[in-house]
Amino acid sequence: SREIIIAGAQMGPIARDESRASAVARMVALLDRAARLGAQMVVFPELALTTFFPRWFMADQQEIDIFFETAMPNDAVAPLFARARALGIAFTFGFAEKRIADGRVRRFNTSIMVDTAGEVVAHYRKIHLPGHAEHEPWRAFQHLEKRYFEPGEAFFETVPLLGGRFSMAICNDRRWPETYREMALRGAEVATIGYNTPLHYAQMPDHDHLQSFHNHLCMQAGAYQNGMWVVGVGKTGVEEGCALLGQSCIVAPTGEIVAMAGTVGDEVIVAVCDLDRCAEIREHVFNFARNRRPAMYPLLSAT
Ligand code: CDT
Repeated sequence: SREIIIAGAQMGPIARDESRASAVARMVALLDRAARLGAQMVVFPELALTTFFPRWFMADQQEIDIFFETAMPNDAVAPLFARARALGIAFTFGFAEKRIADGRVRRFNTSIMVDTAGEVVAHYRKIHLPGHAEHEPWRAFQHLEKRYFEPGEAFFETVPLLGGRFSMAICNDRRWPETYREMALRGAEVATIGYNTPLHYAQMPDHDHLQSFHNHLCMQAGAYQNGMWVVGVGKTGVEEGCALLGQSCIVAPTGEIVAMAGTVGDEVIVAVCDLDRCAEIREHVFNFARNRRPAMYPLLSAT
């Protein structure tokens, strides 16, 4: 078996005026707790350094840019990198990234994978950006990811780490079956997924009570149908008046939830993840090479 201990470091709300230093101090405390539990990899949420700012319409780019990082790592996250390096723990977290690429300023909803030596070994830029691009005052709160970010253009990279293969996704990506299938076809054994999911869905409020169900439904299905571990970690609790879903969890390749958060605050969950268990599914019921019929799904690649 190839057992590794993975932790999910769920975070409670981050206030709009909470400093990066404060958020990072909370992350270091979670990392220490995870280390005491034997974790070798710690998964933090989407946009872990700030409040979930797409809930507000802002016209002033300077005001928006307060929430973005222009370098990673930077001074603010240095304590997290230093502690993780000292402990020999790999980690991943999400942040708003502002970078120059193709000769222009570009902004992404990004996560990074950091190895046990404290080196950034991969970036993932969110592909499925939910929400809307224009101010919609009828909503109780905005979801302006389509305004503040560009969609990522790189595929779901698979990163060798801790003797396994990891791949990152971010929040809304977890609702799409293509995310897990693409990762699995690329050999990923663990999907790490940070999220910020409001309990209230403005366009379908009748579905509000289903948020928790849908969260687990898609991650459990993604894990099982692709024979991979899925680690879903939320920023949770009531953040600036907006209630966010908790129930961060670690899902085995069988689709079973093997660890789940029981609070909506800063909390560590851990599981011993045997990466060899991926084969239980991939060599049998979802043996892609043997049983999958790509020629019969032409629309999947054409549209
Ligand atoms: N952060 C993020 O992607 N949240 C979305 C909210 C629903 S779409 C308005 C999600 O899929 O959880």
